[in-house]
Amino acid sequence: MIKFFCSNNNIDKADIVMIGLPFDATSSFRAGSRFAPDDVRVISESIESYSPYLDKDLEDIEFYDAGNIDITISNFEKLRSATRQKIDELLSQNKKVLSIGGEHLVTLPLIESYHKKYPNLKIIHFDAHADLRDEYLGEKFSHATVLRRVAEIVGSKNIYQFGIRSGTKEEFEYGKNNTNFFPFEMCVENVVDELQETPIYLTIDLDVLDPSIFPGTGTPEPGGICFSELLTTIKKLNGLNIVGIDAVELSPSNDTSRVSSIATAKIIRELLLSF
Ligand SMILES: [Mn+2]
Repeated sequence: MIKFFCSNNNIDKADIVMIGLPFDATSSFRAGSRFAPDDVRVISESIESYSPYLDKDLEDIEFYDAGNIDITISNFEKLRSATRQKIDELLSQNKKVLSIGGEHLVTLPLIESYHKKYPNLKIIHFDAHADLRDEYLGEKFSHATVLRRVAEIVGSKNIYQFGIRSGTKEEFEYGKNNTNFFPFEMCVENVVDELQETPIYLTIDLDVLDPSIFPGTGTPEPGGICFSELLTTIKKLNGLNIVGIDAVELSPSNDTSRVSSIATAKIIRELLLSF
């Protein structure tokens, strides 16, 4: 198995465990995100282990790449139970988990596990899309409904959404009336004070980035943020008690230049070094 570069060989020493969730069965437009975890591992060899943004090096931290949840799973309930089992096990060992999707629906079982361990969990969500539909194409469980399902677990007031620039009128109204909803902007500085000391789960749909830097995704949405704004935003979260992270919706084959995969590897490096 290929591992993300600089992974430890021993899980016992690692504070952070990386896991791949290669699942894209509900992708409505362009599937392919199931190939993201392994693609990011391969391309991670092409970036530096040193972050000049943070003056830290991946060689100096303890993390372990534990591989993927079974790649052949195309049924959500099977993915859900396999993921919860794995994450429950890692959380019982007091690990932080950094998960690589897969489509955004993979976040649901991750948060189901996290909420059991941290009942006062709050969610920070970066995305182009609100993902607040109650149903999509007749399905309750879809990449387009995932934050609505998450709201049913953690409570909508415990969700903080940034960068949203696409959705139905109903989703935008639901967001404005129920979640902490910050469309278009990445203004996390408005909320960091109220998020101190609370356990926080960060879910990053990489399509929050503009398709000009990140075309390798299932539902690209023009009008997004640039790469350095995402890095700056992550930096502003420094000091918060971030207990889990996922980065989802990279679909490598939609970007023949490979820049989207490199951008993902670089963001993962920064996340590993930040939290
Ligand atoms: Mn999205």
